[in-house]
Amino acid sequence: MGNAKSSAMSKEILEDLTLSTKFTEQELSQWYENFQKQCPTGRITPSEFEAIYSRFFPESEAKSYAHHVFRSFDTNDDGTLDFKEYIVALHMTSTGKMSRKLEWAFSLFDLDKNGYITKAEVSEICHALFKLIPAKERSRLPEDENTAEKRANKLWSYFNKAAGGRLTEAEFIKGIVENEDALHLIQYQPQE
Ligand SMILES: [Ca+2]
Ligand SMILES: [Ca+2]
Repeated sequence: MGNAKSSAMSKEILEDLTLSTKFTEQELSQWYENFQKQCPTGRITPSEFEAIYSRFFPESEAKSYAHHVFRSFDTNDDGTLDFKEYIVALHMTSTGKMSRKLEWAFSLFDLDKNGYITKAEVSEICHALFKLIPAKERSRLPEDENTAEKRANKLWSYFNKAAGGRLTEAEFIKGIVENEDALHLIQYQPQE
């Protein structure tokens, strides 16, 4: 459907993406085709993104987490994701280096984009993340991780900051890199 011209990715974007991600031209072209099919306007809206996310987490309430992820992917702040933002995000979160992933995690937690993470921001993301955990898995969580608030408190305690303090990106990344428990608290990976 659609003529070949409108569905081809611009050379410039393709070159840029092959340089900045590990994906091959062939992979990128294939995804672009799929992207165009699912998203003829070339832009993903927050509600479309939520729908995509919910398909990945059918047993969870993914809406609030999807909202935060969307914000962190929308690097030019225009309220939509274009193909480039989408692919760069996919690269960072799925195949990128650990350091890139943690830079992304920082932007996820830094809700107001002021360059610092506060305890309130940690709490907000921990609540959204907790909703991603299906009910049947929640019952198997350790006692000190079985509510969103406990998880936020535990995560915050690893950074040795006062409740009213704030974390820089370097402090956040260092804290996560040095502590596997902290890393486990900033993400949710489905069991199967
Ligand atoms: Ca955008
Ligand atoms: Ca902030």
